[in-house]
Amino acid sequence: MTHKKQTLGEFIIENQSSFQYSSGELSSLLNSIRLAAKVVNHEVNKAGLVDIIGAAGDTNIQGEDQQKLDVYANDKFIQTLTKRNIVCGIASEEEDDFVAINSQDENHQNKYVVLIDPLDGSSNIDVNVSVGTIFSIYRRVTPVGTPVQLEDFLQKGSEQVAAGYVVYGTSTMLVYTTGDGVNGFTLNPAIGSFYLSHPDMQFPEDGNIYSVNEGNYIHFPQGVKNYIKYCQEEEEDRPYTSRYIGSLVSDFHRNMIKGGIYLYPQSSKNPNGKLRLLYECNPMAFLAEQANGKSSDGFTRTMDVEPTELHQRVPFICGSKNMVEKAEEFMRNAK
Ligand code: P6P
Repeated sequence: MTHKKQTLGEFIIENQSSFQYSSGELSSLLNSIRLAAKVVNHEVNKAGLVDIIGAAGDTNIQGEDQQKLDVYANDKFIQTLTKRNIVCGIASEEEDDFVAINSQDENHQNKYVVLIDPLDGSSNIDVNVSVGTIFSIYRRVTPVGTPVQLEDFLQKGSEQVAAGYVVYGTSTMLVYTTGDGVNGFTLNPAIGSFYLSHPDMQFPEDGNIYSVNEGNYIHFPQGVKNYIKYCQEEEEDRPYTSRYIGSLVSDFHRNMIKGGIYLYPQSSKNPNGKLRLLYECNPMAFLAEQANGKSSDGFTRTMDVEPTELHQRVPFICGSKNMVEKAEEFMRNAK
């Protein structure tokens, strides 16, 4: 008899007590993300059919054209989190500043903030390549009941209480951690439920896949160039396979299952790299470490970087522990 797979809702409730704050609020927060993910998934899956492809005409703080689906996903996650009255603030790649959510119920003192990239890889939408949502959850540091402040968002990644992503791919999956390992849930679209399909996900310590945009090769620091050449030379288990989807969530997800390394280094074009510390690198770094992987900027552990601004960029090297350590060795020894 096949064992009935646990739903995400059942899993959240069952593991609530293991969560160090054992708060029902975090469960409600994760359930809100679950709901928003289903709504966004529905739109992503029919994007080719209705007029939500293509730029919404605006540009976000990054100066990137806002795809309509970007804006839709951003609005849906903010609406869902606000309606449930669980968080006191939200920061998003699509919002210049954080959104303060004042508690409608004076007795209900919201204690969590969420940082989100509502639709990462959105430039891939109109070419039908997987995209994803990335989220990061912290407890606020300013007094509960007062208006949320920027410092509630500028916390080191090591302070995260939960993080995860939704990958809208050949199937839609929600993968998250609350600091007690990483678990993956696959959506059954026929009934709209996520089922535990990938329990206790772990990065293999070694891998033979490297993910980097080699079009930027000439702009990379020498140490990164040396590591890429190391991946390509004929020796031992090399050359490695090059796989780069151009969607962080998809490249990360494949590397976590098969073993591999993702690099978005600094370059002469992007002196701090391209990826955002607070709502891309830190949540992925939390997941990586919880899955026995590693994440750094080549020199400093990603989750130890002291944030200075909401949309700051950092160089990002993340994946199988031994591969990240080899890349760090090349970067630290480069003359
Ligand atoms: P490039 C998508 O815009 C993203 O933020 C990540 O999802 C992806 O890995 C990276 O940027 C792709 O950037 O410069 O290689 O196109």
